[in-house]
Amino acid sequence: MRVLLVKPPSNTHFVMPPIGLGYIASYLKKKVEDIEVHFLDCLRDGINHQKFADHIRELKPDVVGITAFSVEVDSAIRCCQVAKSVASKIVTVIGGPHATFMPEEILSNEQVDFIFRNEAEIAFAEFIEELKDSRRFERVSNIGYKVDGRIQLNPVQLPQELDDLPFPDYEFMGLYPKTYKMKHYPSAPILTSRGCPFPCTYCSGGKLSGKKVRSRSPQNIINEIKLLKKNNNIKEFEIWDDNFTLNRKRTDDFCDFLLKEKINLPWWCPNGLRVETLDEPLIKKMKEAGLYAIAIGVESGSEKIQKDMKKNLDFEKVREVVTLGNKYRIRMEGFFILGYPTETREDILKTIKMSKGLPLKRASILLFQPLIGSEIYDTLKKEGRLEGLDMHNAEYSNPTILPQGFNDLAELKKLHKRAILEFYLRPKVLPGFILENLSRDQLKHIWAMIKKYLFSR
Ligand code: B12
Ligand code: SF4
Repeated sequence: MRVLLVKPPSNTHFVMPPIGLGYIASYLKKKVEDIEVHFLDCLRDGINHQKFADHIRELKPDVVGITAFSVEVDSAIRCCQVAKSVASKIVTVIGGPHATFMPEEILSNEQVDFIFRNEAEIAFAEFIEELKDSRRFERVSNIGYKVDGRIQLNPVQLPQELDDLPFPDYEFMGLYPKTYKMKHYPSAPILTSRGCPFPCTYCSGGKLSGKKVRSRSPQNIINEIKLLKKNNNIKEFEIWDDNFTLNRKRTDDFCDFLLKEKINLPWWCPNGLRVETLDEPLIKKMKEAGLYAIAIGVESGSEKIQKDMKKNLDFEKVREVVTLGNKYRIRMEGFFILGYPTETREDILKTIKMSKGLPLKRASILLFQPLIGSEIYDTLKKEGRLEGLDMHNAEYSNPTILPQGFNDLAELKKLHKRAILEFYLRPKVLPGFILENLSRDQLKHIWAMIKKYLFSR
């Protein structure tokens, strides 16, 4: 059985390892006999749908499995069409966030045979066994398929013992370019836990990875880092968890292990930590263990919007954590959202003011998008505010929802550009940002972002 796993073509600037496919590949190789697993990252390698057809002709896979965020799903469906047009017997599968949230919508395309919801290492391996053998798909968890024109969605099971999963297969995925904000290269992402219990209305993470947090043991994580050091010569690692510091003791133990095992690698948390989970002893310990940068999710400088987002941050705590980060020479970044549906111009001005008022070195200031799978998406849909909008291609650089206090989206876009320029064009921020991002790949990444966020109409 020959399986091809695919990251589809798209125009995103995020060229990073599709870690979910890395996990699926290593699990398949470990558990399924007589299997050949191949990988194609169309985004990284500049493969469009036409070239994708050539790869299919050459490789002749039995199964094509494609990962898709909502912004990639149209492209993923097109990949299925291409595969079927080369050989109609190829089995097409889509997994990832969009398949989790919109399984019926994807399966209504006749070129898509199966979808998988949520984390599917175990389920996909079971599926391949069934394909080889009795094709009793009712025995496979997380799967969705068509039976006599009806859509069947099997119950979801998430892997509970993360230490039992083999590490993502980097030999298979290969090298990825240096992205902006990354200090050392090569770097690799690490997932130390999955799941998030918080209810933030704009986020769909909890629906994908579950509300209950499942964690790997510190020893298991250290083993992966050691292997990446040995085999891939990594010079740093980055933690991609939804909520890395949620369990204080676990984070503390992990840092102890890094120190005890003399890992000696710089690392960072680019994904947005919650300030309530951080305090001085922990920040100090993380710094001693090699941490050089943290991103924190602030989102809004307005208390009312904090409530509406169900984020409810204490602004004093935000300031305390950013100040502590500076004290320990950790590069602090804040995430901010502009244009939440209940927001007024005054709320946005508060956020802009806060972004500049905190001693942050970086800010990701994004326009609000109702992400498919999030609570606010469902609310807006119920209110009929998404009608006629193309939510598949919703981009953080282009607003789709008019906040309550605005007359037109152009006004919001203007405020967004202003927020980015006012944050970055400051002597405290700009020189450090430039000096840190001088490699060719980083400049390419930054140029793609400038075009998207500052020059798009
Ligand atoms: C780390 C992360 C990133 C990283 C890396 C993503 C990557 N390449 O894997 C970066 C920073 C690049 C990123 C970028 C974006 N992200 Co992001 N990201 C995450 C985060 C926090 C964790 C993802 C993760 O590693 N999960 C763990 C692994 C094991 O799971 P996984 O990758 O989903 O794969 C599993 C399953 O989905 C499934 N699966 C996946 N693919 C396939 C394929 C097949 C064939 C099968 C059978 C199964 C399968 O099995 C895998 C193994 O268990 C999630 C939140 C979350 N809890 O998932 C948001 C999340 C997925 N991201 C989100 C978004 C919106 C984005 C962006 C679109 C944002 C933007 N600015 O444009 C971009 C898209 C970039 C792109 N087109 O590649 C949304 C997705 C919403 C949606 N409806 O699509 C999420 C849910 C967060 C949120 N805000 O709600 N992201
Ligand atoms: S934004 Fe962060 S804390 Fe909030 S639900 Fe999403 S992952 Fe959890």
